[in-house]
Amino acid sequence: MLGKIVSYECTDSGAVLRGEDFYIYIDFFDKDMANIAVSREERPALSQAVTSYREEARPVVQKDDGHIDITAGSFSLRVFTEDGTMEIKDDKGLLLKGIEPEISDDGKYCLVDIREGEHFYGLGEKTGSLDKRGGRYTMWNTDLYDTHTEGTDALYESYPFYIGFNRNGSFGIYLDNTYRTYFDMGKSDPDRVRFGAEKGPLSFFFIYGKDIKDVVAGYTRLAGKMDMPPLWALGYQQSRYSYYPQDKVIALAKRFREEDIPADVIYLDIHYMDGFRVFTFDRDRFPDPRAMIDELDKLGFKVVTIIDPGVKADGSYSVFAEGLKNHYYITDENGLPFTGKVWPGLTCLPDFSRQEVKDWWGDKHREFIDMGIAGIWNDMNEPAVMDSPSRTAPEDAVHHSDNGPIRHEEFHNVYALNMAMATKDALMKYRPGERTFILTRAAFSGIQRYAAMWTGDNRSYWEHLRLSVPMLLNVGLSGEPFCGADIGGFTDDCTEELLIRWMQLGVLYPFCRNHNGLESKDQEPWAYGEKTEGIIREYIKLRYSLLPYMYCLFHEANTTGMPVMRPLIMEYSDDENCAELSDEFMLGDRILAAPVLQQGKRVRDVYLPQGRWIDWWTGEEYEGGSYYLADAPLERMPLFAKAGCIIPMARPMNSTAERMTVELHIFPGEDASNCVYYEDDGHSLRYKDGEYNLYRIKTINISGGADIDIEKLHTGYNGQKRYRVVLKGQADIGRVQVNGQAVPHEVCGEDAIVDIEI
Ligand code: MIG
Repeated sequence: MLGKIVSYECTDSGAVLRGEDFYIYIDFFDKDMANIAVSREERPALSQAVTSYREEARPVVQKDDGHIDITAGSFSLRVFTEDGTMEIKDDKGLLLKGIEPEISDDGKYCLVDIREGEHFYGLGEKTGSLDKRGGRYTMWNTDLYDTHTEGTDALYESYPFYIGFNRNGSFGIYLDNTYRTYFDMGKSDPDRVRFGAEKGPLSFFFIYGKDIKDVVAGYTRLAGKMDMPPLWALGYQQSRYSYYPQDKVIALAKRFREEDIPADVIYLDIHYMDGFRVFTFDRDRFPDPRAMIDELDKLGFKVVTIIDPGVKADGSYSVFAEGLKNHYYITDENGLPFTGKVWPGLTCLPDFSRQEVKDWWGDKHREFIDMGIAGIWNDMNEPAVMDSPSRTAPEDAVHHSDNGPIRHEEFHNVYALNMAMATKDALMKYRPGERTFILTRAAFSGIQRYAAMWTGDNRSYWEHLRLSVPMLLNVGLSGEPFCGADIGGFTDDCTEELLIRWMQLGVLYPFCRNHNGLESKDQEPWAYGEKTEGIIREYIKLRYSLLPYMYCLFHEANTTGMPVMRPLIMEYSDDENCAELSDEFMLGDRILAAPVLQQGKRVRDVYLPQGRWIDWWTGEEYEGGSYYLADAPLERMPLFAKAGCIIPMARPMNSTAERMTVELHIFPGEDASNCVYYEDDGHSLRYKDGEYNLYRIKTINISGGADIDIEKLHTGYNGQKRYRVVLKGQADIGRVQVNGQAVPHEVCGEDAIVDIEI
């Protein structure tokens, strides 16, 4: 227990409660969200995960016998003056009781009563299943050298944010502390969550939400949303540790075209560098990188290069020498540069806690950007150090931050976040007006504003195929929609069947990249002969045909913070059967995927939530609210479209460098089909100035006919004018009307087709 509250003071956005030897700072950021900070001193500062977002909430503060109530609209926070414990009410009554903050010698933490039938989601990149109840999780960015299993805790990224969900309502808690923090989700005490840290502030946000979507919307108002990605970054990407020399990279690109496999990006891993020195090219392996990039560009490929933070400690290497001269590196307690072993041998680590260092680092990208390198891949940015017992910089290493010196233990979790900030600034500066693409391994909450993430060194194991689903779902719920796992697995050897199943799933990852380890067997799409290649080709083509839909989902992520890949419970919050499903997911709100995650399986049990569902491959209809056994021969991943939906799809293309031609596919249903369609130029920042189109498309099926209504919510982009509309399975339709006008239709197989102009 904290102790007695002795007095309080109202502020514009909340109140400051004074206890005998502590303060509780309560600050509403909007009517759904309050920061609660408990401290013996002044109010702790907010971390970089928190944006400048704020909306006037003007909470009302009322003191009554034994408690103080602070109400801003959607919820009311009650603090008991006897002991400083709290509870929260919404308009339905008590939502959450037993919120008990504590600051004592053994750390700072908060206990939160677990509600009946509660499920926990979020917590970012964690192993295990979707629902985090019963586990204990540590937030400490970690390059796990050995492999991870179900029991592994800390991985590369830290998102100290979770969602509590049950039938009575949802909420989110974001702990704004960059030190090592923990979340005990009812493991030590089945009745309570305990989150906290040994060090750093006990400052958390309570985010109210009617449902999970509402909580994610609130959280991403606070921690920010991703910008629109360049369209090419949604294409298929090929990587390996490492593709070189130059000729082989070109040959790889040509092979994709010869094999008729769409692809957009090739990655250059560390062997492109001269002795692993960042910002250099090995000129024997890559005699003319610019010419290579130009040639790849003609083939419709972009190049992304890896950039690690460790700068080789080599006096004759100019980047190192500059950094040394200007004191740009993390130091030890005595102010001497900290050195640690990474790929290049002994290295120093840039101190991204200082703007001057970030600017310097950013500028180092200039030559690469000028050369035409399209995106930057940040690895080893936990930061990983091989010869240190903690496998990172020591906790007492010093960052000379803009606010004075701080210990590494405070900056560790935001090291990669700041590196991504520096990189994004550089990309914006040297390629003005263009969207950026950064891929990162380590991260902290808020990373979505700067980078896409991938889940680091998985292995070519069926377990890792399986665990990628709940892991990515929870990353998405933690505010980072642009996420993926290495398709095929990084270390160890993939097998034919595993590659097929992983490609089938992977083409639906928001970030879709096949990446492979140094000594692992090849796993490019053609690695296992024609039959397998044929299956993989079909699925990569599926990805490309879904790009317009995905792009709309990214627009949603950009405007509302919603993840692209979603757990079923997010869309069907009344359906308890969905609450713990870790092996199915939704792509947006309209497509349900049930990937095959086990070797040798040729059927797959699928739960379909309420409503009607249309088998993607056969067109057969299913009634939801039941389990089915779906056929899943090797060449098929069970996939369903929601009956009564519109999915914008693209005609076949080799890469996004070709013009995307969009068709509207309508899957009929009893209710009206709705879709909000978004389009823009796919590469520039002009969408921020209104250069985009947003259409609401609605279809109603009435006895033997279909009425399509198109409402222009926003027009500002000179985009596609003619659209083919495919009325799936409706060959026998009588008539079609668009905005009240009859239009002629044709029959094409099972479908009816009309061409319309928008
Ligand atoms: O493991 O740069 O996770 O994707 O290929 C060595 C080489 C360091 C780790 C990354 C992996 C990358 C590899 N890197």
